[in-house]
Amino acid sequence: MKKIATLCLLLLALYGHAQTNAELPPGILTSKAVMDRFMNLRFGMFIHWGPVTLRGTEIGWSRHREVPGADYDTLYRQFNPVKFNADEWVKTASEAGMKYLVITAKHHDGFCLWPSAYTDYNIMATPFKKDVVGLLAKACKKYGIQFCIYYSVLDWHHPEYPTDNIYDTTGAGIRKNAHIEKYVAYMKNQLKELVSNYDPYMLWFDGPWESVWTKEMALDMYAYLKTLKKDLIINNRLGKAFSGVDASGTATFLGDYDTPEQRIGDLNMNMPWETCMTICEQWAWKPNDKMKSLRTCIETLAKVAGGNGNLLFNIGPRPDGAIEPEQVVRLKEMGSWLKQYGAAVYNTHGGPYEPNPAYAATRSGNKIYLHVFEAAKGNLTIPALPGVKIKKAYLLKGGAVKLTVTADQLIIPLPAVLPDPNDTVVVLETDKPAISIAPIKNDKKK
Ligand code: H79
Repeated sequence: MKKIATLCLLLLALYGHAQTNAELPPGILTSKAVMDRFMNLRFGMFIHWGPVTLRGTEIGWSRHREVPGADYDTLYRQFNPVKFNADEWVKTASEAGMKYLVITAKHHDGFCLWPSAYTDYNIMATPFKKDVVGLLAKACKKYGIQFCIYYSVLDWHHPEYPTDNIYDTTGAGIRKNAHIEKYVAYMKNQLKELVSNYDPYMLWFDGPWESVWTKEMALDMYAYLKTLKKDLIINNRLGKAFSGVDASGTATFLGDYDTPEQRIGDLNMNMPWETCMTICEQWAWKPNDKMKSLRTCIETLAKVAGGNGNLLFNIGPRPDGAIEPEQVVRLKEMGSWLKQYGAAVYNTHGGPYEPNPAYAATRSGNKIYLHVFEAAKGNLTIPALPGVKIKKAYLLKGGAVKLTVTADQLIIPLPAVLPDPNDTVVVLETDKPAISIAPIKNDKKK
């Protein structure tokens, strides 16, 4: 299923015409300084949530598939998540060591988690009647977490959006009398409402691939959003070809950063990127969803940082508003690891070594942090750093490491049982800024 989803995204990314930031009016693209600050955050919380949790199926995609449309579209009438507590959610993110948070204000199913003036299909029409987006924005401010909003370009529920049902092959899934221009006006109204009311740090778009949404609309929308807030960060899923880099590693999409989904991005020192990945298997809550082990969670974070990316880690809270307790525990465990090893994650760059099954590397100042996952026979053997002298080697947690340097290898002896079973961090102090070292390719898969 994961492979199918990745393939789908790849095909969707290739669909439509390529477009790049070069087509934007001069001076409006988000600055490198703003993006550098975003990339220093490294770890964020993604939250997929809405009335569909009452059925436990996937948000958006299950409409007209596992859940008949008439049922899906009326679930909001019973949506009453009495255990929702914005402070608890954001505290959980903070305790996990997460520095930003993205909420699905509107997913493909069109339901709005805030009291929008432009549709009644919103949280005020539920028995709950509380502004989920607003309460989260407020709690994020309290905890010093950057607040961000997910907004789907496509909207299979809106009467002016031309697609209702992607699974129907008879033509009945198309709204023949819909007007995309009216829908685009609705989007602009809602996005202005969201930006003015909640002051998001970043907007996470999704679903730009249907042919009714054109590259001209995407360009116009990017420019419009930047008039609302100059430094607003916008991901690359507003434009048509929403992924890719050219041979020099430069972005071939419209937007501020790339968004590999459910996979760890490749090492890239030129283009900002963020992996979005689920802590379980489904984006939205499902009963007994299978959760990743702590080892996988930490290794994923280290490999993402090692590739110079951010990790946007997704949870799907329950229909009653609580986060599954076992997920809260897992997130806290990640936070405890980060309390010890945060220096090797936040405010670092990835590289110079490409992440691989045995280790990943991050760097800052005159330090390279090796994140070790396996040390065969008590040794980690890695390619030498050409032209670099290693002045000191030690475990980040404490304890010297007796490094052997050969012409082409660094041999790092480690205890038979690694001091940290999830990720043991070894620090190499270099005689020059670590960022000056060119990336070292690794033929093994991540
Ligand atoms: O919000 C999450 C997903 O709902 C959304 N992006 C993340 C962040 C997403 N949009 N598109 N995709 C994911 C690609 C999805 C492809 C598939 Fe399928 C969904 C493969 C299997 C289910 C579409 C529906 C193709 C076959 C069935």
